[in-house]
Amino acid sequence: MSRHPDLDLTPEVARALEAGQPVVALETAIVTHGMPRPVNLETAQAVEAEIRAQGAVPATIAVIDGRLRAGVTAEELEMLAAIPEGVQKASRKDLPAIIAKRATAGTTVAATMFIADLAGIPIFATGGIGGVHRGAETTGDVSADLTELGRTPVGVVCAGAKSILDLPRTLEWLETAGVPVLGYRSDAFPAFFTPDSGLGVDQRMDSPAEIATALAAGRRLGNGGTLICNPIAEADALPKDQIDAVIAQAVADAAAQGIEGKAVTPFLLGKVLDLTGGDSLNANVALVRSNARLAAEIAVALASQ
Ligand code: PSU
Ligand code: MN
Repeated sequence: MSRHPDLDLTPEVARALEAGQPVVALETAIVTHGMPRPVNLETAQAVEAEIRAQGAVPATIAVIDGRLRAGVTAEELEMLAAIPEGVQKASRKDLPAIIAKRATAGTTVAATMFIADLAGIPIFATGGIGGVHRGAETTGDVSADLTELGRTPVGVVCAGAKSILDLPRTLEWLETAGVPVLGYRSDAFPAFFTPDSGLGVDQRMDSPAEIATALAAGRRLGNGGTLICNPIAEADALPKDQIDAVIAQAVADAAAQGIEGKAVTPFLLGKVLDLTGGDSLNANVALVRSNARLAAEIAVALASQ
């Protein structure tokens, strides 16, 4: 079934949307360019299971053989997680060429929001968003995730952003773009591996129902996206000093090696992983699962409004 000539929904996602049941979109750049094998597949499967356990339907978003997809089969998820040669990282700007070449890609937050909205899915769970990179005053490197948040009415549940980015400038950009930044049971903007970046959110919200009400209000007002920040649990967080040092090293290595464009974020994510080993990966998996649970709770609240 399809609502758009370039989009295919799995039968399960199509049925759920038609019936007004809760659906949560998921990105796949984290599978193809964010996590190593085999943890990428295990995590993608666990995240789908978390969403089902809350009574919602997962819609994993990707581009497969040039078709935009909301929902993938178990076999397609395995194929993406095997990261076959030629699988691309698709942001919004990449979609027309990927369609033309009938290529396969994992979708970033920007591309996933865009496809989720085409499919009619108002809520999406990820790990961390892209943002304004450190040094952007000279490189101009600002993720299209931020422009997409400014224009597309989808709620994005995340654990904030890694401090591979310039977090104060990222928040400034979101403010300029008119994106509400909500904190789930917290006043702090989280920094992915740690629950508090030292920066604040716009509003604290203490229940999924309150967040759902705000998302519905944003839609009535014709707003774009909403960022819902779910801080990592203290038990899963990493020591701040350790992660600060690792990130400084990763950013220095990227500059020294002249890494540019869409390769920057995957390079930094890979470096952070190499330098922290299993600890950062465990934290990453835990927070993605937690974000999926919260997104499903919000989807359930939205569907009952
Ligand atoms: N940050 C993370 N983990 C990720 C990403 C960002 O901590 O997996 C991925 C997401 O898919 C995000 C993309 O949308 O990287 C941003 O890439 P860029 O900076 O090239 O826009
Ligand atoms: Mn970039």
